[in-house]
Amino acid sequence: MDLGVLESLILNLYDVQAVRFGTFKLKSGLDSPIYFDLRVIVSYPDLMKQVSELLHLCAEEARVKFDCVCGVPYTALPLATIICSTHHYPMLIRRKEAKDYGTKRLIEGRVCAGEVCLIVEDVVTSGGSVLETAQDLQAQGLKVKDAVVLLDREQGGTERLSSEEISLHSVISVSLLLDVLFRSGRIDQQTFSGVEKFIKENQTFSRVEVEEKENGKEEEKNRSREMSYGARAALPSTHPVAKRLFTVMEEKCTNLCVSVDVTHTQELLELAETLGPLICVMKTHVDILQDFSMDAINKLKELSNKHNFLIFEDRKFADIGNTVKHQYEGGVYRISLWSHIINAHSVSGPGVVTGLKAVGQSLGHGCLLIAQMSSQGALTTEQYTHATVKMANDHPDFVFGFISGSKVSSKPEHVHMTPGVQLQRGGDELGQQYTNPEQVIRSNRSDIIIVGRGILSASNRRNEAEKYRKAGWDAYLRRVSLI
Ligand code: S5P
Repeated sequence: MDLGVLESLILNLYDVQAVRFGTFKLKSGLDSPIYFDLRVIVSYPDLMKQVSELLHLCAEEARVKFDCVCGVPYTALPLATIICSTHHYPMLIRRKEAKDYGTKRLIEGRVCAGEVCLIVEDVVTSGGSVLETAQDLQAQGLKVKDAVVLLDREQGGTERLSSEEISLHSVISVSLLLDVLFRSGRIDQQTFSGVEKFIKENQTFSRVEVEEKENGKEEEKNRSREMSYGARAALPSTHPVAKRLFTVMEEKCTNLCVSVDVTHTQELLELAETLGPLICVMKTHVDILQDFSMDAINKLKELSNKHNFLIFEDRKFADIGNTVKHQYEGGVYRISLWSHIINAHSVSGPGVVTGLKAVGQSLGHGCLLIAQMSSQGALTTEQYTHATVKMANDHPDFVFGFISGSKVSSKPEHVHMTPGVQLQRGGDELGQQYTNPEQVIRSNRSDIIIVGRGILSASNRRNEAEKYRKAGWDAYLRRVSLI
């Protein structure tokens, strides 16, 4: 990059007070002798254009290959916009906070998983903001390999990002900036040395710390990713229902749960008989049966023993503890008498779990919490999902997993079951959204596919169920041998 151009840029930045010297309190509480406020450049269109051009040039000179661009909010957003509109790149916008309604997207714009996204930033100190943006993009399936920054404060950002496999390319470094300002008489020797000393003494990156963290992360990754269902069954902290479930899955080579959303008990029992050998769980909605009877339920229990599958009444309890206790134990359906697995929404708070546990724990049953939903516009935001995982962690003696689109807990003892599964992607006219078994098991790292109409609407349900069983199981085998 032409040094003359960089020198004039530095002087321009100084003139508009994007860089200032004095004593500035940083967020960390430290007093810094230098301060950058690149936000001011939005008031100088020519400078904005120059900065954007240099950022783009910086990426070009480093031969960075990318398909789209995302600016770190907020200062780099207009810079990314100019780069994209001048050089015809699609842009993505990262929200600072996920909306708590509607689409709950963190990334706005057309996301094409697998594409490479270049991150644009104004100033990098530790690299933390770039990393956060990269993680949000990666969570959507994008690849992030490079970031361009106008000014690198040289306090460890490059090293930190490189430890996460992101290369940082900077237009100017703080050393060059100091050098140019000193040579041009804008700052004196004392200021120069004071800032230099501050930068040296305030490095944010410690390789040892990162290596320790990485080792920890790696261990955690290996622990939960590579483990087979059988090995997870054997963990001492695995809940008895999860133990039984993992064991059944291993023995029968199936991670298929069929959702028998039918309205007559005869059909339900026929399905239990024909599909029983192919499934690990049969999921019911007994309140849609027109002829519910405890007699039919007893036959279902017999079939569950005969074919070795678990029964899961998808009641989705969601009330206060006292009410769900009654709903689980009593009423017409007396769910606690026959369903090995139940599920609950976490929306009403931990009381729902305590209430259900008071009935189900002594009977040896277990509960899944609904952490995410498959339906379009679901209100299960990221924060909601996190809070749900925390609730599960607080009740390991009853909650053994989640209903979710993907793996939401890093604990290998937790079971993840995913509905909204069909071999073909798509949805129904009432907001259901489908993902295929490969995506659910291999990419989203869930454990069990829940399939309803994908099987029930086929002319030969047994053959179709076998297709799903094979697709789910093959995806699992690929997943465990992958790493
Ligand atoms: O988020 C969810 C949670 C559940 S449990 N989305 C869902 O679709 N379900 C249930 O899974 C739903 O109640 C239905 O019983 C089944 C999906 O059925 P399908 O016919 O769309 O496969």
